[in-house]
Amino acid sequence: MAILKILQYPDERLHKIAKKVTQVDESTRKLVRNMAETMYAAPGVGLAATQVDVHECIIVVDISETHDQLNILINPEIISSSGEEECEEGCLSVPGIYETVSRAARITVRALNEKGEIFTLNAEGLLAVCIQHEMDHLIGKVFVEYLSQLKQTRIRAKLKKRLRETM
Ligand code: GNR
Ligand code: NI
Repeated sequence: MAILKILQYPDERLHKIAKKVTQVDESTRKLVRNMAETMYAAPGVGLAATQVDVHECIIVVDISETHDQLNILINPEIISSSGEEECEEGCLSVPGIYETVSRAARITVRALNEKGEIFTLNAEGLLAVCIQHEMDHLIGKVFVEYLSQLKQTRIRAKLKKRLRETM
C-alpha cells in the first residue's frame, strides 16, 4: 500500500472533471486501497480521486472513529435528496480552513462497489455531507467555492503564503 500525495488548493488540477470508470478491475482496487490508506493517515473522513491527481469517479468515505466502516463509491450518482443542513466543513486539500456550507440533509446515492456491483446507499448527517463534498471534488469543485469571493480571495492568499513559507 502507499500514501498518496494530496493536491493543495489553489492547484488547477483540483478543478479537473473526473471521468467515469468503465471497468472496475485490479488497478481500480489498488487505487481504492491506497486512497483509503491516505485518508486514514491524513486523517480525514473522505477522499476523492481528484485530490490525489487521478481524474476518475472514485471516492472513499469513512466517518467512523474506529476506521472500520469504509464506503467505496465508484461512479456515484445522487438519485434523490431532501432537506437542507449547514455543516462546518474542512478539506484535506485546503488545510486549516473550516467554513460553514449548506447542503442536502439526506441523500440516496447509487454507485458501484469495488467488485463493480451496483448498490444504493441512504445517507444523512456527516455521511451525507461528506459524500456530497467528495462528489463535488469529482466535478472539480472545492468547498470554498460556496463562499463569498472575498473569503475565497483571502483563503487563496493565506494558503499561497503558507506554501511559500514551507518551501
Ligand atoms: O476530513 C474531512 N472532513 C470533513 C469535515 C466536514 C465536511 C467534509 C469533510 S471531508 C474532509 C476530507 C476531504 O477533504 N475530502 O475531500
Ligand atoms: Ni475535500
